[in-house]
Amino acid sequence: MALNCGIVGLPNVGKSTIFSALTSAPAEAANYPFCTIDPNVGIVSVPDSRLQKIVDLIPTEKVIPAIVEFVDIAGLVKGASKGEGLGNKFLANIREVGIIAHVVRCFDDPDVTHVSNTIDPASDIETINIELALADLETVEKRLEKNSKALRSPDKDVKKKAETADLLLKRLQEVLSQGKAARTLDFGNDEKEILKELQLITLKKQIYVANVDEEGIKDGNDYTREVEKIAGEDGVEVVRICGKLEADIAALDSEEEKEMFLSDAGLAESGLSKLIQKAYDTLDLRTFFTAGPKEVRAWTFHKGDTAPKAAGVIHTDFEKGFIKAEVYHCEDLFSYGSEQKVKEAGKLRIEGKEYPVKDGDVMFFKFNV
Ligand SMILES: Nc1nc2c(ncn2[C@@H]2O[C@H](COP(=O)(O)OP(=O)(O)O)[C@@H](O)[C@H]2O)c(=O)[nH]1
Ligand SMILES: [Mg+2]
Repeated sequence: MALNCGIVGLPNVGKSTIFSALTSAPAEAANYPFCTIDPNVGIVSVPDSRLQKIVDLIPTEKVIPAIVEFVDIAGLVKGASKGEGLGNKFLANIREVGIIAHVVRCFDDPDVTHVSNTIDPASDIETINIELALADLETVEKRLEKNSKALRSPDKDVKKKAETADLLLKRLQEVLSQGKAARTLDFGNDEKEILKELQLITLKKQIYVANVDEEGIKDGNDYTREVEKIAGEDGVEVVRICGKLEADIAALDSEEEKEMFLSDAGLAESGLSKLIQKAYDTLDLRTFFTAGPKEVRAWTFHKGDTAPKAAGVIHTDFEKGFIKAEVYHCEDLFSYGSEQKVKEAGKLRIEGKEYPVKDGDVMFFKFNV
């Protein structure tokens, strides 16, 4: 399970610039056979300094970071949901992503046309969010129509399910037609089942990405402050990114060079790191490690996942045939200095099916198939 982040926004706000910058140092695709091969999809490593610290103590042939898939989703313009620009490919692309990075133009440049001729973050954000809501409204209304037949079904179970769906769909119809997101509603458990099938775009979490010039990166500007204000009201996180700076950082070879570059620019971390971090936090994603002489690797899981579920991230067989896991925490490895010493200190544990995996756990799964 890799994090998959879709980049949306109005035309000419800098989506493709940011996408190219973020994905200019792609992860080695051969390690991630499940990833999509598409020019609009880029795979990047999740920056995690613990991985190298593990490798320093457990020498290995291969180091494989966790990854994020970024998708450059084009085609969103005002009126898009009525057929302008918003093609099937757009809908298919955006339905598959786990989180939406909503790029907002926060730079002036007379040479780069803005679709509505003024730089106005509030209006841009609203335009995009309304289009997404209207796209969902169409999905909901199609479903309402289909569902009306089931409402008259002689089969009691079918009828009951249809009645639940009808209520839900009408609630959705009401908020979406006001241009509001489906995620502003609360849902019951039986409703969640129906929601899954609908694959609504406005149920997905968003992060606002304020695309700034190099001057705006450190302290922001009037535009970014406006985005931050709206984000506060919408309960959304904001990341400031300068696409050009990201490209320069990504082009550097070593971590040391990157750190030097960032500190010269007065920044603590790259926009890429910030964006990935916020996406992990927003989606409650965590990292565990597997470590051996052949491979040291970081894996992404959901907070609260039990050991078998986390094992399933590696392979479904690991989940099905799960027996137990040997576990220690990477911080214990760092303080004791070797796996042997971790064992001697009694910090290596055997955990069973109920164990909730923790961020930073180093796991060794026993399973049979
Ligand atoms: N001045 C300036 N221009 C930018 C910035 N980001 C992107 N651009 C330019 O804006 C234009 C549109 O960018 P692009 O990434 O293609 O936008 P998209 O339509 O959202 O994918 C290009 O000419 C970029 O070079 C920025 O931060 N500052
Ligand atoms: Mg583009």
